[in-house]
Amino acid sequence: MQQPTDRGMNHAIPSEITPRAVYAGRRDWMKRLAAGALGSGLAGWAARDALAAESLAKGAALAGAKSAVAGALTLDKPTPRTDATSYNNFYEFGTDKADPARNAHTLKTRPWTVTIEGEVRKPRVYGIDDLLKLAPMEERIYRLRCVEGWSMVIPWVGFSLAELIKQVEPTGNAKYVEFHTLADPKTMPFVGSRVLDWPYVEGLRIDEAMHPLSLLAFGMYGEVLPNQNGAPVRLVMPWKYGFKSAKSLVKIRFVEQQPKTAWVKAAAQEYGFYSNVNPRVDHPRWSQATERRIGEDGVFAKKRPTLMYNGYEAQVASLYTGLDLAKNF
Ligand SMILES: Nc1nc2c(c(=O)[nH]1)N[C@H]1C(S)=C(S)[C@@H](COP(=O)(O)O)O[C@H]1N2
Ligand SMILES: [Mo]
Repeated sequence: MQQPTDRGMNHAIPSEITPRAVYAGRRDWMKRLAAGALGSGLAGWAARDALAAESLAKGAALAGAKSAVAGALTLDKPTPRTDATSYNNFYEFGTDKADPARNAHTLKTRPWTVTIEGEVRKPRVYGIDDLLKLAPMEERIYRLRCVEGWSMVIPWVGFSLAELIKQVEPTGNAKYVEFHTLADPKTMPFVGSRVLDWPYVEGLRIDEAMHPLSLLAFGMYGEVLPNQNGAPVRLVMPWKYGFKSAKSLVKIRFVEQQPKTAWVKAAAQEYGFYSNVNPRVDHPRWSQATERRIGEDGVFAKKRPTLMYNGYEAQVASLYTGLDLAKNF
């Protein structure tokens, strides 16, 4: 991965106002929908994807009120939706930030299955529409910090990965969880390129995967995920560098050995297995002490300090007690 230049950032200024307003309106709309005051408003939404929509709307109603992770949710201003959906890393569709939004329309998100296998008592293949209904959806506004030095604030819609893990009952041998994402050369133009060893594989320790902040996301900004953001289902790991948040998941495998992840295979000295956000451990080619918040400052972006565990230290630091974070970066 490269540190981005300011090239292409100019779009951040004009896009800031409208999408923010649209987003605020949408949240309000979903609240009213949940309260039953807006029944017919569902029509346009449902036309696009009935099952996902119902589930998302129900879930958003629960957001804030009952979330076990409410204390972790950021009050930072969400990144304009147009930035979060047009400045992406999704190497299967190209390595320029604008490539995914341009190319990912070819991704077919139905039918879609997610296979759960390995060290579990109840292996299973979930159809995406069953997976959507597995637990109530919540809206969670998380910071996303890319290892390249930029960040966003994104309102995701989904539920804790732990909800899924509980269903499949990991065995005592399940020490790690491996995430495989789609690698379809017919619909993904850069699968086959030598940038990475496909499929894009990520991994977590089982206790990290079970942490309530670990999110299986199906939507963002109150809508189903756009293809370029990892439709129809992705991982979101808010205290880790963005590349741990694997997009377009097709397989989750429970294993005994630490998974060989795509980025570790590509450059082990630059991208570690843990990849916890840490301002005190620099990338070999650049500092990780600061970051630029996309959409916030435009071309004259001021750097802001990067927070330990991306600001989720109170929630996650205990996972790493006694671990040398400089060695286990
Ligand atoms: N399958 C897949 N998942 C991926 C990537 C990728 O190239 N392929 N890029 C990662 C990186 S580097 C980041 S920063 C985030 C970006 O997520 P976003 O585009 O939704 O902001 O997705 C991560 N997930
Ligand atoms: Mo990233």
